[in-house]
Amino acid sequence: YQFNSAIVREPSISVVNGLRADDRGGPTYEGVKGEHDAYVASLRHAGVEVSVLPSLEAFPDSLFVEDPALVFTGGAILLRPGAPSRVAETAELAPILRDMFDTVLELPTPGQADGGDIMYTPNSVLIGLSDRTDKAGAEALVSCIEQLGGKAQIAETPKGVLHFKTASSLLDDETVISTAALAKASVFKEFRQFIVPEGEEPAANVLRVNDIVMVSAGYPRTIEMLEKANYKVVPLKTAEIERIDAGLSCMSLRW
Ligand code: CIR
Repeated sequence: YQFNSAIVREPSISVVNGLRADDRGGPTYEGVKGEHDAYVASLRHAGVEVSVLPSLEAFPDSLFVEDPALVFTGGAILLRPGAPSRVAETAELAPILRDMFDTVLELPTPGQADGGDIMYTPNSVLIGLSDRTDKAGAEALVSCIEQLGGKAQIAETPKGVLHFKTASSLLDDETVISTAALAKASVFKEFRQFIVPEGEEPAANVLRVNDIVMVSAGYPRTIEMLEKANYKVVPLKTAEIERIDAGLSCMSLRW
């Protein structure tokens, strides 16, 4: 969670058509743009150098740069997103990552994997299986991570959430926060755990960056719990991006 650099992408006007499992009405462009701007400002405030890529009208979900690639200080991996409308986002990121990293691997076929299903922890990278990340994709990713000198483990994602990290996040080297549904996952047994209060499940997608923890502003009990545990919480509005199933981690690639 110590990061010097990040990539984000400006939201497109087409973000109003972003993918969603449940249609509660789409977000407004202005609403998403406001949340995105505040997010970028917080990353910078936390000491991260942020590269802002231009919007891509053809890809409504392309501001969620976390999904088409995975980055480490030693290299990057180009993924194959599980949603057909998002697959070509990878090709849009590839030249940028090739400029920034010496080693850029491509996820071998077959299989698919979204970055939203991948959590870095100090000892290994956790890969959650979901509707977006299948077994073949997860296994291919384990071998890519091993090629970059890392270790990875495959986990289950509870039903009803988009991604593994929709329901869990790393808070520090020893600590995770998750929904009650994911709390018993064997991959978390070595960790100190916080569980988000019932009714605040989307708050499990927090983003620890250097000394701050970005938390969705709409979940006061989660914010209070983390403040009591002495985390430096930065509440950020996410009401608009939540309309298209997104949270804080989705909007950047960090290393
Ligand atoms: C999608 O369904 O792909 C987008 N509407 C939301 C992606 C959220 N990404 C993430 O959690 N990493």
